[in-house]
Amino acid sequence: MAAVLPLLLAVGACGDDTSDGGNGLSLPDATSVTAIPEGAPLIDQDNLAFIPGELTVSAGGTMYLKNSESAVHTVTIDGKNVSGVMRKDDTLAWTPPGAGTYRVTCDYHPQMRATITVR
Ligand SMILES: [Cu+2]
Repeated sequence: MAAVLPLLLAVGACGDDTSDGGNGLSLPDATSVTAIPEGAPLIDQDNLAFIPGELTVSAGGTMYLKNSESAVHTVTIDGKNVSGVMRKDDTLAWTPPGAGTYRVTCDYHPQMRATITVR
């Protein structure tokens, strides 16, 4: 019995994960912050676009997301909304769980797309 239990727990953890994207990693939610460190990797939301559309981040590093306009947006990564609704000046920190390519979309604006590459 003791030998079976860890296996069941591992399967359970997988089954609970609705955030599983193409990379198979569980995605953490972004956390609200008040400031972005100088020179930190950033994707801004402005003019109904993610700017820049492609960003490369070092594995283990934290990146930042900001909404600079009055339109509301989300940061949805590989199909999981990690931001909630972002209003003007909302700023979030997000740490990718591992190396890979992450697709970023907005729940409200299908034309908004970005790619985060972590390596
Ligand atoms: Cu949007």
